[in-house]
Amino acid sequence: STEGESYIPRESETRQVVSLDGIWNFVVPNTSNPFLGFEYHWYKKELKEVMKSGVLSMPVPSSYNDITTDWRIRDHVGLVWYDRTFFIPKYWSEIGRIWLRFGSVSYASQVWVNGQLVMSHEIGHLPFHSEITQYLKYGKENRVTVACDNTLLADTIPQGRVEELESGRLNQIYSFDFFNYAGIDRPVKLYTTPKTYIDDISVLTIEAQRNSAVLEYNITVIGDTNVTCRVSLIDKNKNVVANSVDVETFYGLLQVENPNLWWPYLMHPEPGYQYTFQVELIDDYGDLVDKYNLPVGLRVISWTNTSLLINGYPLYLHGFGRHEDADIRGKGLDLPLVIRDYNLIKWVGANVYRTSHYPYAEEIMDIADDMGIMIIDECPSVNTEFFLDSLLAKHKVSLTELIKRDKNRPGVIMWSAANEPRTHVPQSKEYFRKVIGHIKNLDQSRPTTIVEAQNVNAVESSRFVDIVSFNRYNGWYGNEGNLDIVTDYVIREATAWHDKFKKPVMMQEYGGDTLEGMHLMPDFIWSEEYQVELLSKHFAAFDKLRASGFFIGEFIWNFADFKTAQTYTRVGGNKKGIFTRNRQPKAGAHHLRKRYWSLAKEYY
Ligand code: GCB
Repeated sequence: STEGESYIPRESETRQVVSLDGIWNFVVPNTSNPFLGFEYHWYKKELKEVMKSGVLSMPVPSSYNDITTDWRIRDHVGLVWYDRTFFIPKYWSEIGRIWLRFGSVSYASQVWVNGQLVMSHEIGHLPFHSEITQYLKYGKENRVTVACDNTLLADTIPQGRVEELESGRLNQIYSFDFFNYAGIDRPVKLYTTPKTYIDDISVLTIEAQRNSAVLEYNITVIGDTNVTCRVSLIDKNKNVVANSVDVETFYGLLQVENPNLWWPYLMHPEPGYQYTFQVELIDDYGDLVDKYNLPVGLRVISWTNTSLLINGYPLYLHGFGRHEDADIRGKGLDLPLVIRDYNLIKWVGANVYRTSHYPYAEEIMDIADDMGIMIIDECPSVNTEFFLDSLLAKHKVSLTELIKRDKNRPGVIMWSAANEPRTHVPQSKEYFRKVIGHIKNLDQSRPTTIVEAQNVNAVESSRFVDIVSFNRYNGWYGNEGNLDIVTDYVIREATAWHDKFKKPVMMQEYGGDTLEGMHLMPDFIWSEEYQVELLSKHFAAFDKLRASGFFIGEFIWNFADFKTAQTYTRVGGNKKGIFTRNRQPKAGAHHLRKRYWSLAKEYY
């Protein structure tokens, strides 16, 4: 269920937020009967009461895979169980509604409160929540239990398949390379709202000029809608720059004179400027019923057949593909790592990244909005091989949930519908016509893309998008060791994409694996010298392409080294990072930094 208030819970005069992060109990069921937990109703008691032994301590948020020393837990396929207890104060029975929210559980989950099923959710990297007011015991101890299943099949987003090995163990197979981390990997929160509450807010900048901006808003109120809605736009000096009072419709326009527009990092002395959009519900007695403060940036994205613009100015995107990935915690949200990453992004002079290959944590997105880092927001569809109707339905759900979550974010400048789907397959054309149509039904204010990797001649799906993206590993998966061909190949291919689809073109991935500290001269594959040289050959191509007018962005793969499934092509993971997994620079990072800062100089 994804009913109800759609934002990251925020405290206000009328709302309280309590974290359930910390150490939870964790059980991996015996493989002889994976469904034991359901048969024996493990959610009706504490796991520690149910099990005589085998209850482990598991941090939340974190992927569970790399926490223990047991490879069977790392490579486990199927269900695992979590639980913990918490107290609810007695006075909470009077305050309205209590909600439980998970930032994400990968991949699918069911959640019980005090033994009662309160919600289930499928697809990782997306939030879900439910009202649990009637399931709680007030002034007493309560229990939350989560069953989490990481199995990927032909109709999951992303796709995978499971085989049974001769030993009887289940083995998960998937064609994307990043490790299929699982568990409660983002924060868990309890929060309160009044009985009558602000359920949803949509804001859209419809005009962003130097001396005037117009913000359109639409607010959904649940409960007693016989309230007055007061909206105010407040600047960083706490001045109200626009306001309005609405009864019944909760819809309107705010006009701001001489606005501080939202500009990307390096494009403006004060990038990422956000106002506070304050919504207050007031009852007949003039009392405050509910209040929510949403950060908003005033900016308009537009595009043509050759360009992408922000507030009317053409953009050149220089950034990365990334992963949520780190030692031990896997994809678990880790705030020190998040801030370290943004410090590196600033240092290297990037203005954008793609959330390859799934939506990133809201805490990560918030900082991008605030710093002026632009985001290409990708849904969790990667390497789709079979274009089934059942898959299409879930692909649409993943986009609905993503757009609902991120629709108000100024940093999100584009929706990516998929990474490297097998779009040479004829059924992919109709499939992506529907996927892109679905995005356009939900949001027309941002362009769409599909990150393609098939031969341009075979691809039809990019007819439906606004911006064409392609990945290509010249000098790595093709022509390894032959760096002298790279520049021409990149120019030729980017031009072919533009000639075929008549849209702006970006290179979304290029790069080569590089073992930190390995030096070989003259440059030789896997060495730091090779990565630097491979980058240089691409830079030469990008400069020529920019001059031809349709090429709008370069994204190196990858920001940092990351963990993969076990294959002989990976030495301890994918090493295409310009930073190590521990977030230290390779020679390529210093090299990239010179280029990105020189590109940024063009704006001043
Ligand atoms: C790709 C994928 C990316 C991989 C990369 C690689 O094309 O989009 O997820 O990590 O290649 O390094 O193999």
